[in-house]
Amino acid sequence: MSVKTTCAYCGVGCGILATPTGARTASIAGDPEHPANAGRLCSKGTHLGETIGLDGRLLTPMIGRKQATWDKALDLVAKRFRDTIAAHGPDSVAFYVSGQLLTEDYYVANKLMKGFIGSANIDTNSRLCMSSAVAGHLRAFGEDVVPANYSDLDAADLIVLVGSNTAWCHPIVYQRIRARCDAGAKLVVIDPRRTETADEADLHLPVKPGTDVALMNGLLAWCRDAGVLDNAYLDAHVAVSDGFWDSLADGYDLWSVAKTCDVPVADLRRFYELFAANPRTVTMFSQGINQSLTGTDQVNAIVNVHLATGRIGKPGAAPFSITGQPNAMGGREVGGLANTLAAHMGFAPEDVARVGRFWAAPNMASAPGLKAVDLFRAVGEGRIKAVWIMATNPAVSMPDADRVRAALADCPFVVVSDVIADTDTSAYAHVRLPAAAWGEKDGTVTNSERVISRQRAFMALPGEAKPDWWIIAQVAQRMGWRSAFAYDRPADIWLEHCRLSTYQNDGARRFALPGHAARGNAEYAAMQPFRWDDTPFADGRFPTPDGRARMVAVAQKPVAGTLDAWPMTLNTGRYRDQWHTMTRTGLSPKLARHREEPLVEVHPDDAVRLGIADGGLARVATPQGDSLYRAQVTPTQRPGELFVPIHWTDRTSTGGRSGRLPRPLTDPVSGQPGFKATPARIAAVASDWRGFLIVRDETPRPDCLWATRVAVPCGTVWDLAGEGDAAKLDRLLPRGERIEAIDSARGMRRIAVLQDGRLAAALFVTRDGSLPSRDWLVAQLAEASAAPTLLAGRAPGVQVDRGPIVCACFDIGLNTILTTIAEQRLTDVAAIGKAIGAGTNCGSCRPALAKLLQPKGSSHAA
Ligand SMILES: Nc1nc2c(c(=O)[nH]1)N[C@H]1C(S)=C(S)[C@@H](COP(=O)(O)OP(=O)(O)OC[C@H]3O[C@@H](n4cnc5c(=O)[nH]c(N)nc54)[C@H](O)[C@@H]3O)O[C@H]1N2
Ligand SMILES: Nc1nc2c(c(=O)[nH]1)N[C@H]1C(S)=C(S)[C@@H](COP(=O)(O)OP(=O)(O)OC[C@H]3O[C@@H](n4cnc5c(=O)[nH]c(N)nc54)[C@H](O)[C@@H]3O)O[C@H]1N2
Ligand code: SF4
Ligand SMILES: [Mo]
Repeated sequence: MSVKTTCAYCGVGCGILATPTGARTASIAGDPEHPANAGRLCSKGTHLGETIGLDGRLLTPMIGRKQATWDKALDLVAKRFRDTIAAHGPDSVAFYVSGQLLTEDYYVANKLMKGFIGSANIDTNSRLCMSSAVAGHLRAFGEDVVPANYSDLDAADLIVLVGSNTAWCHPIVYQRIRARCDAGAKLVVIDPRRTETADEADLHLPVKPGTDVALMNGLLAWCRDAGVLDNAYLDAHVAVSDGFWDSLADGYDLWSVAKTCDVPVADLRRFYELFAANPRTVTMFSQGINQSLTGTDQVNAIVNVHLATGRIGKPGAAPFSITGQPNAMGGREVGGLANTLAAHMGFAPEDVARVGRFWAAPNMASAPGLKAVDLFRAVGEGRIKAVWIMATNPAVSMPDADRVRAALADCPFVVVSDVIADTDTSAYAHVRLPAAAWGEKDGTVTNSERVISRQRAFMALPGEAKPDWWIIAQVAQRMGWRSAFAYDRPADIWLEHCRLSTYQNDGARRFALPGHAARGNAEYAAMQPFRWDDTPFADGRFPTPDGRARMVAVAQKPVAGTLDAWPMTLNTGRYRDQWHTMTRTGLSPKLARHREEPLVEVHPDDAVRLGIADGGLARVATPQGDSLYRAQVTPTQRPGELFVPIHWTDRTSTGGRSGRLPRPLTDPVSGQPGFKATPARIAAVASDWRGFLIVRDETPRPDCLWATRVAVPCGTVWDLAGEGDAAKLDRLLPRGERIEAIDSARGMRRIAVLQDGRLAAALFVTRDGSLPSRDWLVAQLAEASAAPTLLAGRAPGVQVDRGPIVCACFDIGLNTILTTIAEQRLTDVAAIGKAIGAGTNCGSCRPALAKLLQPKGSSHAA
């Protein structure tokens, strides 16, 4: 029997059919009936089945390093929070939660903090993710409503992607965009990097980071001069402040903007002309816009253009903030941000009173609490003395993460609820609580287009794991609020959430779930995906006091010049097949193959100037700290700019932890950190030797200059580089029968360890020579008896190296694809699919395949 649920990962919110095939195994398929994906899944969704085992799971509550009963752990958490509040007041405690909680979990956490503890010190990792979009929506619309549906993409003639690597981060929405482009729509991508998304666009504008306000203000001025403003719409539905148009007088003509954004005038004009010519335009944006010190202004600059041209509330025309996490939107609906309350209410006195009445709350918070960066600063300064972190890994993902680590290390009481036992954050926990994971828990999520879907369990709870809502409600009860938190099941919480959404709501709040509040448990169990507010703003009325939207005057701020000590600009972001801090995608050998290591992408001119070799190691430093990467020299970067991924942690690499690099500076309106532009420098790093360690059973991370963990079938590989004598690595090898070939003079070590005649581990190190491809040795981990040629690192006879995996679904490597293209003279992606199957399942690698067909381009960026 298959169970209908939704994907654990991104905000596209794809429907999944999970069919258990054993206690901890399931086959995963796209749900053909779900409106978000109609049966399709990207590489991450497709490989969810590889991540549902119990590897690394936290299965019992832990107090310190000792197992504890739930009773003990919950009592301790309740007592420590109660005592701290009694001694230091409600603002001395905090929750830091996540867009990966389900709506029901989120609702209970928010209710406990804001209604019962009496502080608004609950913030969420969504602060790092889309709080600028929330703030921009509030300023323009009066309420945080995303005025777009995916179907708008199907109706658009022009799709503009700003600061969004959609092909990698929202692949199923991207496939929808591609389909629309195949039918004739134009695609413009605005991103400093030439991403795979940009590669396939009709026009790519590689803007200088942080200049999107100029770009959009220039567009608005161009539209005005070209006579494409919708004056009737402006007159009827938009409040334009006095002097608004004058604010565009200086610096937003075509030539000035081209200069500010550092793009060719002709390309900029082409974008503006395309925009002017196509009333059905969707402008979709994500972190390149939100994660900026001027993120809120950038959001409003985009919204302004749509309001002024009347491109909102109509099919195929919308500004579209696409969300990252699976339940980022649900978190907004329950008020998970420190500056929102619940059900799209804020801290206006009448909202506070209304929510207080509804909750029968004894201690309503009356003012916003601390936003993430300030919250951890307060922990560091000792103002917050107890913090509970749920479903997020701030020791990795916060800006200036080493400061967050120091704050947690000094904090008198840290609680972490996670599904994984050892994360970089849980290392600082006094109490660890085992949360139920995806596939084990029930609740709802809201995707980027306001579709609410059920997540459903299809596996039993392992060990002592419990759903997050239960854990929070138990603590609340033990803090003394029994009846307010006496939930038996998620359906009870859902009902309360629906009732609050319509409570004393005369239509002033667009977020309302009427008709859903009547649902009992049976209906909740059977709930079908539905959208709240199907066609936002179609009537031209906005949830502001006068019913009009606001054009907010925003000016391009000077982009800070580079400093002598930090001459480069560091950008951070995502890889196609990894999710955030890799606690789950890192378990999948297939997903590891796309990009096995944290790379720093650097332009060839900079590489030559700084002596950085493609494939060599390089250290990136910022005023906050430094981190080590493998260099990828690529013309897809702008000169002077670096890009690193956010995924690697202290568990998975000695280098490549990017969170320590960005400054803890935030947008003044939204409080969102500016993750995308940090002053930086880079230098090549030499090592004496390089090598790899292959092990069947987990080993602790090797202690050397460079050690990066890669999941492989039946074991783990550590990619290694170091200084001095490599012999010290030998102690990482397990006991067993050793065969070895060691040439100390040449610095060559090849050691294999056999247990019961099978390969258990292999360590290969070289100082100057080459290393065999690891593929064959890795495959030996699965063999019943060791091959005689282990130390050669290959089977007898000829070897074909397939190269890095491009198509994760069918395990097809770069070399195989290049050979096939050459031999069969293939010219399109479909032909590659026909010949060898690549790209025919989830489709996530299709942009990479398209790139391989191009004669130019850097093929190794696949
Ligand atoms: N594979 C994968 N998918 C994911 C995730 C994941 O971890 N892995 N995470 C999910 C989450 S939570 C989120 S928030 C989304 C994020 O999805 P995206 O926003 O698409 O991802 P990012 O890689 O963070 O950044 C997007 C792009 O912004 C560009 N950018 C940087 N500075 C600027 C600028 O000044 N102007 C402009 N116009 N662009 C700029 C970057 O070069 C980058 O290519 O992805 C979601 N989907
Ligand atoms: N430099 C830089 N930093 C960034 C970004 C960037 O672009 N650049 N992007 C930011 C953005 S947009 C985001 S969204 C954040 C993401 O950053 P994080 O939220 O820190 O990343 P995750 O790895 O998704 O952390 C989720 C944690 O919750 C656990 N978990 C999973 N499911 C459950 C569950 O059901 N219950 C509980 N209790 N735990 C669970 C996972 O094991 C994991 O430890 O990173 C931000 N940080
Ligand atoms: S696009 Fe991929 S990661 Fe996002 S929800 Fe769909 S299957 Fe999951
Ligand atoms: Mo995010």
